[in-house]
Amino acid sequence: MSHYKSNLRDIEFNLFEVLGRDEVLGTGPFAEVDSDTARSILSEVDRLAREDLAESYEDSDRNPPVFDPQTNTAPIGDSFKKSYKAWMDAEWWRLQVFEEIGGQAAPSSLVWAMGELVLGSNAPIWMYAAGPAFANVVYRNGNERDKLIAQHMVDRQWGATMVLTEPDAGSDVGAGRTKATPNDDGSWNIEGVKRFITSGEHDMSENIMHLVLARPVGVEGVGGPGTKGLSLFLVPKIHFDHETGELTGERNGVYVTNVEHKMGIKVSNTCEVTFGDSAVGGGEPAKGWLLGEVHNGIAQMFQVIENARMMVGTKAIATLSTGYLNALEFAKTRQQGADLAQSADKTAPRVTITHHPDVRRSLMTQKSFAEAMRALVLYTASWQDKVMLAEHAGEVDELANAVNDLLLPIVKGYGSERSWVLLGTESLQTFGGSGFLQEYPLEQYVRDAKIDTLYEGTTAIQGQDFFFRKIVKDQGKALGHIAKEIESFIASEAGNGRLKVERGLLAKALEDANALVGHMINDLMSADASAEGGDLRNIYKVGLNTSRLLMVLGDVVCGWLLLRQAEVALEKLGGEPGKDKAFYEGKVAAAQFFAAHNLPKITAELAIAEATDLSLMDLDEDAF
Ligand code: ST9
Ligand code: FAD
Repeated sequence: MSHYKSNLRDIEFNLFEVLGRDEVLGTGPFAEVDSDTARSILSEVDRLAREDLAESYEDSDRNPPVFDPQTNTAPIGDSFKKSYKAWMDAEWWRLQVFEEIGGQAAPSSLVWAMGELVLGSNAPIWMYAAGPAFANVVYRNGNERDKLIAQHMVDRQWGATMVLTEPDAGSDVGAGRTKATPNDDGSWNIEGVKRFITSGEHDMSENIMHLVLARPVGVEGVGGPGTKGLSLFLVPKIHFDHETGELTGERNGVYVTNVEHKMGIKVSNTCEVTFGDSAVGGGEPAKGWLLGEVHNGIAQMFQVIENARMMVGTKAIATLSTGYLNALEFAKTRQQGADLAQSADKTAPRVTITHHPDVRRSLMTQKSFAEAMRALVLYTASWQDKVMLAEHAGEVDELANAVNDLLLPIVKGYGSERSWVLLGTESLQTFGGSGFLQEYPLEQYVRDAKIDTLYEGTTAIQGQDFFFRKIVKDQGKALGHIAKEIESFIASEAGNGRLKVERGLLAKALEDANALVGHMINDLMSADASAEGGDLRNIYKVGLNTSRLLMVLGDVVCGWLLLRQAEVALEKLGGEPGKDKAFYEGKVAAAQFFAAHNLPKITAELAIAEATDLSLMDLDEDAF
């Protein structure tokens, strides 16, 4: 039986009943994919995910790949290979790839709806299969040579990696020391050791293209300190004819020198990768080619990172959703104890645990967060649709770009924190002691979801990105736009009185969140040492609250998105909902529960932030 429990009904509700994706599908750049096609794609991917992709989930955790230091390889087990092949053969990955190199243009909202199904059933499949999507970045930033390389990456379905992290450069990518020295033939020699590289080695594609950040040396005007001195190089595992894509068979000097033993996602090879070390492999130089022949590495890499951050958030919420649905199924059959109202009667019949108030609280907590964060992912993706539509028209939709940028750290940071915590404290907990056993998927979900708060920028980094870049640097434009949308919802008659209390809760939450932003901006301004009374150390007060702000605004946006859904659901319930009656009632209940149980806490978060002083920063390290 499949571990994976999908929620296609809710995905379709988001896309078609709330976000109106019918208006985008089948038009303009997406002419080939109309609503009916989208629905049949989702239905087929849903089946594939529950059956073929989920099939190897457990086995590849219990029997992960083993690194062989003699050959620098880490072959993947047969069961996972079979799932991977099923996904690649199905060809739906082409929806993420530019048409110019063999993809099929599809709105981002459809891609991430489909992504949820793959990421929830067996996330490493999506990661290993990302080579053709990486080719987009090579194509977009490349010169004619690189565009051809991008084409080979898609045609030959090569694997690909994003290579930033080093032992001493994790969050601080700009501390990277891997260097690049130019050769006379236009290639570069890369030297250094990278760490934690996902999909760095495997045997599921004939070649792997590494997208590597390295610092050029010996070239005037480039290679300075920090992230801006990094350039992006294409470094293949095996050399190939750049014209035809045929492998020459000649090994490049890039070798995996270790595969980490991890807490979760064990089938995803996390590799130490050594470049151009004469003592490793055959001692060949590691040759790379500068992407686009321009030194703009960090900006180019962020095109990959933005996609990967969306992926991580989607993976996290997909896992919470299947965790919840597994917990729900268990709770409906597990009998334990009598109804609380009959607890004095020792002969009272035993009931299923869904009768217990605390289990109901827990289940609704899981449901409301899982559905809120699905709404968050797909709402964010709908802004990406706007970006794509504008690009297709040869324009730039600055607002759509900025709102997408603003929402990404919420999707990634808030999405992963909430999911990982709730999977443990609520979904696994619903199973009682059984949740601790490997007979149920929850213990693996918890292990597999923890990584989502770590890679692609830890939550601390997401919080800083959110405040300093997405709010302050943006001068609050995107945040202001979202706040206005929320305000107009609050002022509306949404729900015809049925959501009046919740709109009130949302209004207070938004007011408190705005006050929190204002407070932090004041702290930031008071850190300007050149201004009268300014004290640079006040920047610490901001740093003490960036993660808090991320979580607060995540709650506000999620609360709002759920209430919008409830408005739609109430309209449907006022008509003839038929077999969907319970579904729509569940949507209203989830929105009301989320508002009542989470939004009032924001007032306390504001009070904590307002009371922030420098005592924590003044404390001697020995006192910790
Ligand atoms: C990792 C991988 O963890 C885990 C899973 C891998 C799975 C792979 C498979 C899936 C991927 C599929 C991809 C397919 C691709 C499809 C593409 C489709 C088109 N937004 O603030 P500054 C840039 S990998 C955009 O001064 P610092 C910007 O250029 C490892 N750009 O930073 C900026 O210049 P400017 C992940 C941003 O203080 C420049 O950077 N590691 C953004 O120098 C400098 O900015 C991490 O994520 C942004 N949000 O450096 C590292 N931010 O300002 C986490 C910066 O002029 N650490 N730029 O525009 C950080 O993010 C740090 O904040 C830092 C700080 C490194 C950026
Ligand atoms: P550190 O940066 O040392 O952080 C340690 C702690 O300090 C964290 O809690 C962090 O939040 C906090 N911290 C650090 N700096 C600050 C700051 N300025 N302000 C506040 N708090 C801070 N990297 C790649 O390049 N490619 C990959 O494919 C890839 N895949 C990965 C897969 C896995 C399974 C793992 C575990 C990692 C992967 N990474 C990859 C690396 C990953 O992106 C980093 O681990 C991550 O960015 C954090 O860096 P670090 O581990 O060095 O932690």
